[in-house]
Amino acid sequence: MNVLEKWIQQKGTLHFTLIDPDKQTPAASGELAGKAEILGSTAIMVGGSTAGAEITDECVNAIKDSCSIPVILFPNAAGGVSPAADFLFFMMLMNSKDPRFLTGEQMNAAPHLEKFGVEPIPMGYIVVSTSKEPTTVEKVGKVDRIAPDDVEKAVAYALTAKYFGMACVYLEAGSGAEKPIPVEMIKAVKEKIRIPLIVGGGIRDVESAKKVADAGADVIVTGTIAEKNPEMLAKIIKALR
Ligand code: 1GP
Repeated sequence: MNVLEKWIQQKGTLHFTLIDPDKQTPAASGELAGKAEILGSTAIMVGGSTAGAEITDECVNAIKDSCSIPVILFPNAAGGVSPAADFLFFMMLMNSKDPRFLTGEQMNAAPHLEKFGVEPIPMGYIVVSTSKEPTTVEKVGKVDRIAPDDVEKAVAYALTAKYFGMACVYLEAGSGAEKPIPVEMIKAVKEKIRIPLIVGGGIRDVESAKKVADAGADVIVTGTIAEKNPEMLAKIIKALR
């Protein structure tokens, strides 16, 4: 049983708070993480499409000083490995057309993980285009576009991740996405993969968080809401319990 399966077994649907080190000072990131822990988030994810190594490390250190829940790195490149973190999503951007995001950055990061003692969680990362304009992750990740109604394509990528032996799949609409991942897609993917399913991007209210969870997501990730509307974050976490 992998660590996500263990947490899901213990707590049911999980909520992770995503903190982008580029969006505020390390001290403010620490404060956000402290609040998220009090509100009931299970873990803090640290990463963003543009965050560099130095600011990521400072951010993780500030978060570790302010809260006691696990910190999981969510890196955009090999430089995002901070020794202070507990886990790292060892991600393959399944629908990237750039070899850098398939195995390139990963082979640069792998030797450091062992040295730093950060535990990798193998993840199949799938970016779905739910917004009219491409999100940052779509552009940076050079994705093979998955339309929001192309359930078959999302399922095919998710199955590929499962057959590669990934510990989980993350269906990502992108930070600040206009709409979250559609429920039909979540249902179909969960039915096929049966490994932990993480869903994030564009979840900003209780109704959409509940829909995503009811459709089969095991982990709900919110980022923007923690920075902009902590009261809503509290309501979302409460609704997921
Ligand atoms: C992005 O899924 C996360 O990787 C969070 O997205 O900022 O839209 O909550 P939001």
